[in-house]
Amino acid sequence: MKLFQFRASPFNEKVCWALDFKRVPHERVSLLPGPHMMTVRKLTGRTQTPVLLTPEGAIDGSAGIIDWLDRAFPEPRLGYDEPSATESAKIEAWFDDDLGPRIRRAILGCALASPKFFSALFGEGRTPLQKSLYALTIPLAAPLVRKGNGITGSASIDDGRAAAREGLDFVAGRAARSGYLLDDRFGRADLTAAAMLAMVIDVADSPMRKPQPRPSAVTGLLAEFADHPGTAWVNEIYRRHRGASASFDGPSAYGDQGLQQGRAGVPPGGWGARFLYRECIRPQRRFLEMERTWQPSGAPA
Ligand SMILES: N[C@@H](CCC(=O)N[C@@H](CS)C(=O)NCC(=O)O)C(=O)O
Repeated sequence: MKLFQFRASPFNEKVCWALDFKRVPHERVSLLPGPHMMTVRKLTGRTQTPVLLTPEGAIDGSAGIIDWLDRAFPEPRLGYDEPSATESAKIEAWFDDDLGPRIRRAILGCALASPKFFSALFGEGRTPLQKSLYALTIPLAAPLVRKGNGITGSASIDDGRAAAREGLDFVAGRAARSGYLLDDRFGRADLTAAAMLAMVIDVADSPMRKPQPRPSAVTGLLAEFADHPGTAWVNEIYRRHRGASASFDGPSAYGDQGLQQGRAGVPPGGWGARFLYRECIRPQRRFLEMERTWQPSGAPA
């Protein structure tokens, strides 16, 4: 499978987190905002990332991709049983459709003012020359990026800050008892909220860490939320459950190794080992085989 991603994006981070959490072997292709359009349009007819190429076709939209991953790779599970499933869908939709895009205006607005920072953010993993060339295009692309993301001026940036505070207040209150948003365990509601809120938090050793040096507007934005109890929750969820300190291009490092680690996590012997093999390892192996023999239609080679 192949993931077409932006290096710095909460929606891409959601999907990368789900893939890493489930240790699903795949390959990542990082795209730069702007030039991404041609590649992505060929895959889905739209331009938004993330896009996951699966044996059943290309899927975009982080929620749809996680639905698919939870069906194809059921363990470890990210979804919930009812009534939490309905509650989780509401929380995810709120973060994906309302808070996330509003918070994004705040961080993107600050980042766009510094082409070098914007290029470092999205060009992570590229050579210094590639980043410098990309930085040169930012002043030209900035009006389009602002328009596409609804950044209309300082009021929209202030609204992004307010959205971040709303989200942080919500997670701090809701997770105060058990540390999790639903069912006293880590699931997709926690993953979604943490990935979205990480836009305004410098989560150490995580793919959402911001590059250095940072423009003062970005430093100021991060500082504004640093002491919020919701920020402590995001940091703790990342520390406990993210399990990856950076994104990457190319094949995931957990091919067969991931399967072996899955096996090592099984309680010794008995039904547990058999269940994990039947429900997780064998389907993953079948999937790898399907993936090996599958040819995407209309996808780039
Ligand atoms: N609701 C979508 C939102 C995806 C989205 O907004 N992606 C942004 C990056 S954060 C993007 O690809 N923007 C460029 C474009 O739409 O052309 C999801 O959950 O994946």
